[in-house]
Amino acid sequence: MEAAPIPEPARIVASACPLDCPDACSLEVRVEEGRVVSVGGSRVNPLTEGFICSKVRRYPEHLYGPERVLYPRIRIGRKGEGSFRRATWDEALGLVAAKMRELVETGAGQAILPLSYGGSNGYLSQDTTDARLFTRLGASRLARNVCAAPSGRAAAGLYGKMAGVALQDYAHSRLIVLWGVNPSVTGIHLLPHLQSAQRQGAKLVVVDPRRTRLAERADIHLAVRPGADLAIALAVIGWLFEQGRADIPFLSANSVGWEELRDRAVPWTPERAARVAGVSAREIERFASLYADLAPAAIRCGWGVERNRNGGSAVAAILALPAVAGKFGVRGGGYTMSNSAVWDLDSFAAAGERPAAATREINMNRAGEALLSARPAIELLFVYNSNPLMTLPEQGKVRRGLSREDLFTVVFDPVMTDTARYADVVLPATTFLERAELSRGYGAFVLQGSQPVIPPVGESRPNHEVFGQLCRLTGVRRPGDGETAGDLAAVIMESSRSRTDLGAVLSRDGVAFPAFGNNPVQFIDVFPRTPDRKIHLVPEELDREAPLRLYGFREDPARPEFPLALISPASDQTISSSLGELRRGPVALEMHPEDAAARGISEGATVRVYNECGEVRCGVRLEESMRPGVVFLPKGLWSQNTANGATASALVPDTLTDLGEGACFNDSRVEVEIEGKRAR
Ligand SMILES: Nc1nc2c(c(=O)[nH]1)N[C@H]1C(S)=C(S)[C@@H](COP(=O)(O)OP(=O)(O)OC[C@H]3O[C@@H](n4cnc5c(=O)[nH]c(N)nc54)[C@H](O)[C@@H]3O)O[C@H]1N2
Ligand SMILES: Nc1nc2c(c(=O)[nH]1)N[C@H]1C(S)=C(S)[C@@H](COP(=O)(O)OP(=O)(O)OC[C@H]3O[C@@H](n4cnc5c(=O)[nH]c(N)nc54)[C@H](O)[C@@H]3O)O[C@H]1N2
Ligand SMILES: [Mo]
Repeated sequence: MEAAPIPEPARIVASACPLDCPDACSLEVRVEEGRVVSVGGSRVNPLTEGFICSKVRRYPEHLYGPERVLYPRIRIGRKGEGSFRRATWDEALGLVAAKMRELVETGAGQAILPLSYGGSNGYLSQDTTDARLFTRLGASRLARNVCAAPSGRAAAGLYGKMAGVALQDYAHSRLIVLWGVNPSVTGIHLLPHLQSAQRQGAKLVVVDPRRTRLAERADIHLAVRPGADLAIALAVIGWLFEQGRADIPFLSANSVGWEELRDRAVPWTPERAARVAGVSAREIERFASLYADLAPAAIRCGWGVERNRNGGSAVAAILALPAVAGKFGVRGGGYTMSNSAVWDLDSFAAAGERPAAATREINMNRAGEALLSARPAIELLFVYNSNPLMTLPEQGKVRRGLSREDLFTVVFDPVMTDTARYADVVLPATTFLERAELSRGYGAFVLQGSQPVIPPVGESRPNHEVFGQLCRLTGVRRPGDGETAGDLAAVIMESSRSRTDLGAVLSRDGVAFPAFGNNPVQFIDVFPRTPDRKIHLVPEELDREAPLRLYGFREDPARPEFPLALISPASDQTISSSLGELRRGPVALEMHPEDAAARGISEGATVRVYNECGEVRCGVRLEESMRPGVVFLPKGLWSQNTANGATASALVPDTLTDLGEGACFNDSRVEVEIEGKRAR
């Protein structure tokens, strides 16, 4: 008789979450008999404080759920139908490599488009062996502009992406402004510090079209019309100058362009801004005077501000506020946008290649249009770290593009996404618990290394390995190319000029901080990283880029047929669309009761939400917390969440922001009617 296997004792293994979130939680993963049974937070990243979000707590269901891709698949049905047969890695990669070689040999390298974005913020799983492969094949380049492009341009232009106020330092603030950000959902580790500040009497201002949970507890809630933040920010700037509350000595010593900024703000009286933004002029003035009076004052600017035609200028004007009011130089004072730039690590160094500027570049926000009409045509699409059908604008165009019979699509993902259903070849990817990673937060100032917690589930493989194999199979591998996670991580860590001891620090502590530490004070520990170390309030390059120059306000074109603004910010159920397979069942459109009543819509009705881009059929939930005139469907839904399989992205135009060519997710204008009837 065979002896029973000796059960492996339960182990707790350290890891770090590299998913697209500011907080970058340090994790403790419980493993029993080689399987992950639970995921919790540790204190290695001090911001994590031992707790994590409810989404990543459900990670075991993601690892072992029915949607997990366990082996390579090759399409046997129609595109989008989701019928595949099992294949070996050799067969699947052989097929992909043969297609790639065929295109390159006929001089059509640019017919290949790699499409990747937010699946992992790790340094190992993007821009390493993938960049090597696609660059050497001469593939088209992707402008990864779907998120943070406008805010990144603004932060770079004004401050050279200076490090922001540490989220834990919000505990020291006496005034906190949450501008287009919803940390109850999108960065929960700010909350304890915010609550601690409020307990000590700090005031809270929230600028958001929705009365979010934090807006309920705010002293001032400006329920701005989507896309009109620029008007409010300029009115506050104008008020500060006019009332003699601008810090002229600080501005003169530390900035250039403040007179020009002042002049551009002059026309924006509180009354005019109030009209444009749909809020009260008195509340704008009350906000301005609180901001002038209280210190330390911190502004947490989020990404809800940038996703519209005025988004870049709006972020710039918001980031100018602490300079104008002289809020720097004290703990808990200043601003926080993205802190991603504090690490100067370079994945491309490990690739050994940099995409050549001469090669065609395709903006991912127009991927649908590009798949349909780019010339030379895109013939091979390689999707990884992304679920473009659900997350990019103009979903209808993306779907039509993916449906092209002459397009060869590869989707490389841990789970069977809606995009993967359109693939010719599906390749199974490991998740971050099954591979090594090196990652940083864009809120928390941490860099973390992690080792595989469990072996790959099924036949899944890590990104760096698969792209390394494709380099060999297509003949572009060169002697000396580093291919293992260790090889790549070593080169990436050596690429940092600001810290030269990262490898040693990470293996000793499991975490590393920038040279300035974990909670810099702006204008004491960190300074603008512009060439002259000054704040550029009207940087020339941004002024040239913005269609109406920087701070020029583009009106919302009146379209009476689509009177409602549809916004689609983050929810607490998914990270973008990641983990969306766990959100089963229908999701309802949120709508103010007045807007519903005007259309004869009652709670629970099925509606058709539509505009010139497409339509979504779904349920309705009446929400007093919505600003009248604004409706909400969360970002990151999967087709299973609506009646017709379309999501908010189906209603998002592929127009671009004023700076950075970013996505205008919240510029969607729609009408809603009861299913089957015409509205009014
Ligand atoms: N749980 C969870 N966490 C996440 C994510 C997720 O999907 N789920 N996504 C991650 C990613 S990729 C990102 S970029 C960040 C984004 O995190 P946030 O910065 O919080 O951005 P959003 O969720 O886009 O929107 C934030 C808020 O802006 C409001 N808003 C919409 N339009 C406007 C406007 O025109 N002006 C103003 N002032 N407010 C507006 C929305 O109502 C929303 O409450 O979160 C990250 N964290
Ligand atoms: N309507 C609407 N849409 C939006 C937004 C919005 O506000 N409104 N905001 C957008 C924002 S902020 C962002 S950042 C984008 C993000 O858009 P995407 O880049 O599409 O991000 P995710 O939806 O998270 O998809 C990431 C995919 O990568 C996979 N993945 C995870 N780890 C790995 C890995 O190691 N290897 C491989 N090969 N795959 C992996 C995940 O399973 C998932 O399917 O979405 C945007 N979409
Ligand atoms: Mo994002």
